[in-house]
Amino acid sequence: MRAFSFIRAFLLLPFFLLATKAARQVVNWDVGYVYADHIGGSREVIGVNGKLPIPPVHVTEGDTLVLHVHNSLNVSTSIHAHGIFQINTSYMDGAAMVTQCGIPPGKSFTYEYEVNQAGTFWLHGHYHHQNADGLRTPLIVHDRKQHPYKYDGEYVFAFEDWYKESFAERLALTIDPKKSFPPESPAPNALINGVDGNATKPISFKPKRTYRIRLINMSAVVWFKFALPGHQMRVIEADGKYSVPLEVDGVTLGPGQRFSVLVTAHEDITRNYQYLVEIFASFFSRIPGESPKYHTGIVEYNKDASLDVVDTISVLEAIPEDKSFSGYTDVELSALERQPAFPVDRSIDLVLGGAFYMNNVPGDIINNITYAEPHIPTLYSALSLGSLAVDKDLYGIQSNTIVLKHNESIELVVYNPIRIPHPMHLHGHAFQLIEYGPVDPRMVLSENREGFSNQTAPIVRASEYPMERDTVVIPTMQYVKLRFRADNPGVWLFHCHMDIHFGMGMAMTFVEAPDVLQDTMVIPDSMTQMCAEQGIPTTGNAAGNPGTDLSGLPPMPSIVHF
Ligand SMILES: *[C@@H]1O[C@H](CO)[C@@H](O)[C@H](O)[C@H]1NC(C)=O
Ligand SMILES: *[C@@H]1O[C@H](CO)[C@@H](O)[C@H](O)[C@H]1NC(C)=O
Ligand SMILES: *[C@@H]1O[C@H](CO)[C@@H](O)[C@H](O)[C@H]1NC(C)=O
Ligand SMILES: *[C@@H]1O[C@H](CO)[C@@H](O)[C@H](O)[C@H]1NC(C)=O
Ligand SMILES: *[C@@H]1O[C@H](CO)[C@@H](O)[C@H](O)[C@H]1NC(C)=O
Ligand SMILES: *[C@@H]1O[C@H](CO)[C@@H](O)[C@H](O)[C@H]1NC(C)=O
Ligand SMILES: *[C@@H]1O[C@H](CO)[C@@H](O)[C@H](O)[C@H]1NC(C)=O
Ligand SMILES: [Cu+2]
Repeated sequence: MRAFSFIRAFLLLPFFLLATKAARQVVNWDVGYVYADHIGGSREVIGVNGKLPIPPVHVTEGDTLVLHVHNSLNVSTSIHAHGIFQINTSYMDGAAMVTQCGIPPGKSFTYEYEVNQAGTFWLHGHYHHQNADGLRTPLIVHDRKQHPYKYDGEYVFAFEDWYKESFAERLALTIDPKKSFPPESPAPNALINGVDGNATKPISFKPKRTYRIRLINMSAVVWFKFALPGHQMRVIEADGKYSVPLEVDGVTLGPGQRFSVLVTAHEDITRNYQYLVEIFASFFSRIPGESPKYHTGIVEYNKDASLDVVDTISVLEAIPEDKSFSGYTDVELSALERQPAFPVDRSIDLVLGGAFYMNNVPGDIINNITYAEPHIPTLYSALSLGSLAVDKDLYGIQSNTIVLKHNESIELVVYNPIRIPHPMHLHGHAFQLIEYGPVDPRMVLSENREGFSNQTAPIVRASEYPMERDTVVIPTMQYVKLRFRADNPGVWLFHCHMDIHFGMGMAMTFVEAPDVLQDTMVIPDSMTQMCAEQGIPTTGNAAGNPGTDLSGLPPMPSIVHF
């Protein structure tokens, strides 16, 4: 790990020439176990080509990404491009048992798809949360067309959380019925571009140049704040969508989220500055020196200049957490693309929750259902069930499926009447952020009321041209209204991006326009082959049976609310 950190450190690219011709960008990944050594614990994690961090992948809008994956793990794997819409290629979305069978140990598979969006994305494992064990890296898609904002160089800050236990160990601790719930979790350490938070290299600024700083939250659990004291930051992108510039003192990112900010360097080169990073989560107890954690790095104008040292804690603590937990930064942003709020053809209420099931094991639910994988990838059911594909029950109760009609304009009203904010991520789409508001106190179950006064959160509505994102934090005791057009036939997961919650079942499936899929989509033989090698069926309902016979699927566990 140490040997490679300097390569990844900070990536300063020269001013990006706009490419003219779409290209095939070939990336070879041998996914395997590597040993990583960081403050807070050393352990075996998942890397690529014998290394961690994994080098970021750069492509240009319109390019075809060809990602050859060889699986050197002893379990299956799959790779999801977070935020990439996969128009007409839902089967390349990488969500195991949703759009594909996992790539078996010792085997290879090639992901190949056009990337028709520009912005800041990331690639990560989507088989049993391998994401949280290291299998994650930025995917930067440069503009092919004229860039709406001019800048001279760019830096990437990819934030990760680092634990001494593997994801499986942390999940087991969380759901252990013998332990109190929620468990006392130690706050993780932060990695920035794959190195310990305080070990980052200086970034260099040239006078009066403008830099784009891409911030990516690749963490499994925690939030990040970023500030550059002495400089004005303007947010111009969130989750791969450009915004009208918004001046901010700092930004807060929930898991899975991305922002780009523009910063213009001063003319004066007699001082250097600090950049500041805080890693925190509202649900960790505050322990001085332990949680939250603060990190600093240097913005270098001149290596001989003196450093303008600020009071790290007071600067970072002045950036309201509220801005992220209530998403006001998102809702204050106005999309650069002048698309007014979509009309609503169909409004769907989704209530996030926690429950106990099966011998007091805690789980997470959406509308009272805890997600469990079907016996065949849901996309393959949608393609093979003929006219029965509109019946949500045939995808299995625990895939928690909603079938959408082609081009329907959907509003999701996502309620979070529990004590933890949840970053919800939709595959295949970005959604407009329409409104935040308080949940009805009657929705809050008694155990969750403790420590909360009745909700006083204001109702906050989007600007005329709402910002679109693919990941939104649903603040605690609030709801968020989201809208999107079901114009991307495919099967798309909607799940909490805190990997522990996803692992506990906070996920559901949208089957979008199965009729169109059946007319247009052909699954590559190499994909059905992978299923066959593992004895996984590729036709039929969630149980792998033809028609309506669901025998063989386990019953939905009975749940008790808490
Ligand atoms: C798979 O490999 C990991 C990492 O080396 C090891 O901890 C685990 O025990 C192995 N599992 C099996 C089933 O071999
Ligand atoms: C997707 O497929 C449809 C019809 O099959 C086609 O009209 C459309 O141009 C395709 N879109 C992209 C982005 O490939
Ligand atoms: C990053 O995202 C995770 C969830 O995906 C969230 O729990 C975490 O708080 C976020 N971290 C930062 C620093 O925003
Ligand atoms: C990182 O540096 C900051 C500021 O110098 C310091 O307060 C903090 O304790 C350091 N963090 C770690 C984990 O060493
Ligand atoms: C979930 O279950 C509870 C308790 O049985 C019930 O009151 C509530 O209406 C259900 N919610 C949904 C969205 O079905
Ligand atoms: C959905 O919209 C697309 C593109 O505008 C159009 O080609 C298609 O016919 C529409 N389908 C339906 C069912 O409205
Ligand atoms: C909160 O609201 C509930 C339901 O409206 C009410 O029963 C309760 O007394 C209120 N609690 C406080 C502290 O105001
Ligand atoms: Cu969650």
